[in-house]
Amino acid sequence: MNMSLDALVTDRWRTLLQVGVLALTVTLSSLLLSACGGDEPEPPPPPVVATTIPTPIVATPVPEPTAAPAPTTPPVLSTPRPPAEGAYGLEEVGTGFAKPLYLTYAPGDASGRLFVVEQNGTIAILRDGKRQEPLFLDIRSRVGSSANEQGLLSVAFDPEYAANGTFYVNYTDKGGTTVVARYRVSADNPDAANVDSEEVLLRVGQPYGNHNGGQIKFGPDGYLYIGMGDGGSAGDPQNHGQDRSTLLGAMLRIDVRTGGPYVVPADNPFVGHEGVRPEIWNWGQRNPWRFSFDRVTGDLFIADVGQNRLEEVSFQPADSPGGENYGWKLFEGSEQFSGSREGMAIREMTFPIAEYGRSEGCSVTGGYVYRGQELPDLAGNYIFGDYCSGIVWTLTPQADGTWLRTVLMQAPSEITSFGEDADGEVYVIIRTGAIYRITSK
Ligand SMILES: [Ca+2]
Repeated sequence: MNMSLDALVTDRWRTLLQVGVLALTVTLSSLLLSACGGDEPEPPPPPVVATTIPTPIVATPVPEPTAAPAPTTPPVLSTPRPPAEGAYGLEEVGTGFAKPLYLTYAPGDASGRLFVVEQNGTIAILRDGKRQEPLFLDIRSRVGSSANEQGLLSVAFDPEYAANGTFYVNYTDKGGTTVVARYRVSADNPDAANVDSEEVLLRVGQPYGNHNGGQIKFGPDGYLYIGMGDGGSAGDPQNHGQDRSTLLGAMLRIDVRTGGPYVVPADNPFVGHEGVRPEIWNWGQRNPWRFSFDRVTGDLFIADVGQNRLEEVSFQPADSPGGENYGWKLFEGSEQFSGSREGMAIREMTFPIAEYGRSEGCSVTGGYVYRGQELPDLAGNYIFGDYCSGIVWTLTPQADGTWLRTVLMQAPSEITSFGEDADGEVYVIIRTGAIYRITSK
């Protein structure tokens, strides 16, 4: 009797202890994650979100030209060197932005305007050190931003914006669905978009509020690249990263400039593969919040936010045919995370060129390879940072193919994004509303 009572008491204590530990773990996780702005606890998933994706049009393959292409002279590039310690700082170029998430310029625009994306659904012009009003675009009536990672997430101006006045946005709507849409500038006012000109090109249902990706950018090939997160929650419960039948957990490459709502380029890596979405350019992504192309070489740098341990920067060379598997959720960075590889060899994964753990930050923010004129000693260095710690680093390519990571500076607060102007100067965007340009001291 005593034995069983002891056992009962022990069991009760064990249960209470387990509940206590669980509660403590949940509380600590919530605190950590809310502090990190990362995977805050999610509300239960909404009722099944209809994913209305138009049937993709796949371009007809163009026969290879028979004549040899004209020889091109590669640019002469000096060997990048890591930055000297303490040599760089930040110059404030604007304040008062409302939760700014991104900054870019319009190609062919000689006005010197910068366009700042604000999370709740607006794009403000930064000119002469001021946030200009009225706003360039205000689509707050369409954008849902109730969760930390939702909102108007980026803008990409058409490479021929000066001639056609079109640009593209990526936002989550009121139901949490990712929307990629085209807009046009007003016919009579270059500082105002035509808010009624929206043409939706793509909708992707999001099962949870976080990990919406959000970056869109034109590649050197004129195609639009889209970063899609794994759909959210934590640990990718539906395994979207390794599932190529969904657009989640991948980077997409589509042609938005020749027809349809969009056309899938015939040379996308999975065109014709059964059960695989042909829009996918690479996969195994968790939340590629920011990516960019080196404007000289065309190389692609992808910063993928980690789960519990490792933040990573991945690399895709300009001559890649696409199709890389960047690992999630089989791997978080270079460490095995979850699930069976089902015969997939490690050599079929592409591992990061750089990663760091929780002692240095908790949510990587991708930046740019510096190609500006004002800081020639930084040329060829990839600049990126961490949202939580505000540390900014460079990655410098080494002769042996590895990348050297060096601290460039400490930003004053949370880095939501980096930005680049027409001249290749690089900006740091701070969540509290300030924009800084990277300068030498
Ligand atoms: Ca990865």
